Amino acid sequence: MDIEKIISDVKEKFNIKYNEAQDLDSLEEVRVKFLGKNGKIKQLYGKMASIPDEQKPILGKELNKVKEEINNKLQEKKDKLAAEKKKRQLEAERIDVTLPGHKIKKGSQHPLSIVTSELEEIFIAMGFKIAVGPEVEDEYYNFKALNIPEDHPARDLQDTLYLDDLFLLRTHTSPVQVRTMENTSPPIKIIAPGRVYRADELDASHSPVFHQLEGLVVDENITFGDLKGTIQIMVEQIFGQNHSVRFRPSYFPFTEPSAEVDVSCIVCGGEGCSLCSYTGWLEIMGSGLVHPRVLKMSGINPQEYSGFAFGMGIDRITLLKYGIDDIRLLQENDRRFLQQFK
Ligand code: 2U9
Repeated sequence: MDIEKIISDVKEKFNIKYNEAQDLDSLEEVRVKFLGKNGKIKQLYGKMASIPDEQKPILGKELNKVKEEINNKLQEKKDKLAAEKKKRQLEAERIDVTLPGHKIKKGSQHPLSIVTSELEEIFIAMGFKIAVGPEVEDEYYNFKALNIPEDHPARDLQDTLYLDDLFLLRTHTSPVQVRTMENTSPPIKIIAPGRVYRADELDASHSPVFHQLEGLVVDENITFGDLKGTIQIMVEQIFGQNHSVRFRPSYFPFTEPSAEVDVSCIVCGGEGCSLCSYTGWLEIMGSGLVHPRVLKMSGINPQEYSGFAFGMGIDRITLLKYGIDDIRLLQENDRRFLQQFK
């Protein structure tokens, strides 16, 4: 038996496979093929029994040598491939801790929320409580309880968004006050801020969805003077000290007497300009003493109690306060617009 040839054959075969293996998995395959339980070296040890005695120690020695050699080479390449793999992995997961972080874009309060909060604070400071109610209402709470007659144009499909025969989207927050009067006995001193709906087309000054803040005070001996004082304070607080307020006679079915509230023009101060249509005044809200019929329908005795009420569009107040000329800007959520209120 030519031991030298057997050894050099196995070495040659190993070297070919060894050089081909370029990753840890194929290197492991090479190890199994040569050093595994049924590997080539094991097979050669198996030949021991069938060779002459004098050759046995020589083959044994040579096989031990080649086994060790293969083992060392495999280990060496395994270490090298593992190190390369690790390096590639670290390279791929590399984080540059010196890079600037992602800037978190901070939002800001919406102008409508700012003005709503300001108005709420002003009224809370005067002793009002905040009341809320449903946006889906029926004809009783939205119209009848407010002395709005069956044939009033506000009830028309042109003006009111009906959901079906019974329900509609509230056209004002007044139903909140009606419910409060039904559930509580005077003294009542509440504001009702909230979303309201009208069958209007969206343009620069109208929107089918807008926001109102209404107020109601009911107690013994409430007079028009109480209404005037309350509104005067509110206007000073929201627009600043140097504005005049005037009450102009008007008509609403739910108040008697009724008055529209004007404030001296915030642009020209009363001189006359395009904003105030050269009148020097801007209409900001409606108001009046609660109609005795309205008190009575909600279970309050008009002989015993009187009350005042007012209502304003928060969107309109916001436009005037910030000099915004289009109500749609309050709904579009354009960041360039909103960022100005930071
Ligand atoms: C009850 C009794 C009386 C609320 C009032 C107004 C006058 C008014 C408008 C302002 C602009 C609505 O947003 S707007 O179009 N509101 O002019 N609102 S008095 O009177 C009430 C409410 C509830 C029980």
